[in-house]
Amino acid sequence: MENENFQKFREDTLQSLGLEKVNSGIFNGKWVTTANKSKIRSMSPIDGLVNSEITLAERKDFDGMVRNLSRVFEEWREYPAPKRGEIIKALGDALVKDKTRLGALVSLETGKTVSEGEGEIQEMIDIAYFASGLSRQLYGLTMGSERPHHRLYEQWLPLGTIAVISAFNFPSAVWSWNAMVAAVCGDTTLWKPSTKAALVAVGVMKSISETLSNLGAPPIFGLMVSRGSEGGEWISNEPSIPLVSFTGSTATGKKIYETVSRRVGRVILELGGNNCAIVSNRCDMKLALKGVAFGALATAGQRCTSTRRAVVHEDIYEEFVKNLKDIYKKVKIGNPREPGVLVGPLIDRKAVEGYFSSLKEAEKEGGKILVGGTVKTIPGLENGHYVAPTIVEANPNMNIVRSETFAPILYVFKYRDLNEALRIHNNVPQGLSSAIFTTDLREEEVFLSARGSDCGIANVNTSTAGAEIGGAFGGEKETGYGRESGSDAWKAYMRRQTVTKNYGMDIPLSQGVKFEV
Ligand code: UN1
Repeated sequence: MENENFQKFREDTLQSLGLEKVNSGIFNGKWVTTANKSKIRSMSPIDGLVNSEITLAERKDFDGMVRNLSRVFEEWREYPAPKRGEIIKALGDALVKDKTRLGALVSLETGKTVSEGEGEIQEMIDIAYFASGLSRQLYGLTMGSERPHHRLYEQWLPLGTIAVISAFNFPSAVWSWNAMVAAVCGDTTLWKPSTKAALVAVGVMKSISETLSNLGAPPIFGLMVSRGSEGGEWISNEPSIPLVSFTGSTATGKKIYETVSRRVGRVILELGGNNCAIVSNRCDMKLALKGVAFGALATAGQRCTSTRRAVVHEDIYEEFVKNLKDIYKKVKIGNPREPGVLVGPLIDRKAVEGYFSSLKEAEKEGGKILVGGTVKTIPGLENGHYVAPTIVEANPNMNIVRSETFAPILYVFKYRDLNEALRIHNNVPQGLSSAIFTTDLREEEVFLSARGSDCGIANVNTSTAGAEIGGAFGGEKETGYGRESGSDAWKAYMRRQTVTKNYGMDIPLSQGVKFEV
């Protein structure tokens, strides 16, 4: 029964978006024909079966796309920024209408719950509206010149065609953080999505390219589904792509960083996270439990921002861990389209293997599994990739707790004083998100001080996961480089130009230098 229902959901979702058969994975002003192209299959982790097929780009498709997007850039950069903003606002409006259908597609291909799938599209809508407002706020500074009759200021100009390489776990939202902002900045964007969630990219690009064309706007976004390493190399080596924004593993991120730096290009890297929540003895217990549970369980622990470690004050450790275990035992795991289900599947078989190998490693190093540690078989969805969310009582010096496993595994530790908690907290190579649960103002401020959290995101009394688009998103240390989404992250998508104008009758020189000819 379950699989019949799910099959019907698959058919309805694909049909509502026209994605049933072989889909082109190449949009370059128009969809490139699917004849004679090699293909990949889009799979659903919910039942492990095929959704539909997508064609892969070849080198010549990439070259053609770079050429076209450069041409479109020359047109797009002539649009006044607020006009670009109006177009991006219209994209947001169109996504509002498509939210349910596209949200369902996100669920289908990534295994997110209904509300998380729709949340993904909401995140795109939010950034579209943010970017639209931003289009009137691309401010430069004015300085007082040291020379008489001189004006000194800076202005921000579009960069060119940028590339966004996105991951499966936020298959469209993270692309939109980059692409929508880049668009109001005057750039065009080449999108290489993860092959594990490429159908979402195709569905989103269909909706967006139609809206752009209905508005009479140029095709400022290109889509290129390609095998990961191949497409990544084309992009990284392409001198006419000034900025590569990559979300994914630290290992791949390092390669991209190296290649792009060799040609003095720019990068934004959003790599692994290993996010920790400090749970103080002065916390609001209910709130801390919900915050840690959401952080560790949402998206089945497959967010960059997922809570992977909880360091809990020894006075409340037993109580906190017991309560958390109760939540884990109660939480509904299964078909994420079903009401009440909070934990869906992992993305694929390999992710399940990763879950088990990390747990094996943790046990070898002395960790103790308190709850979970098994596969979950969901009746009717036997080929789906479900695992039981797991809590491991661990020691912060274990090797395994220093690396990120994209699965619902939470390591818990005890601490005695806040300095110790902070040491444990910061003692990992990654630095994306962090949280403290406390009602004590002093603890909160220490956590936010220079000797506190060393992460790009620091939260008080709320989860490590679930950032809003309005803030700048990104991390420190091995998590990467740069920021995307809100605040002043837009500056990465533009080039800064410092302008000096002389309106006098002479050329006085700076620093008092004399040069008489
Ligand atoms: C990611 O996992 O790459 O903050 C992005 C969050 C989401 C975005 C996560 N808004 O959890």
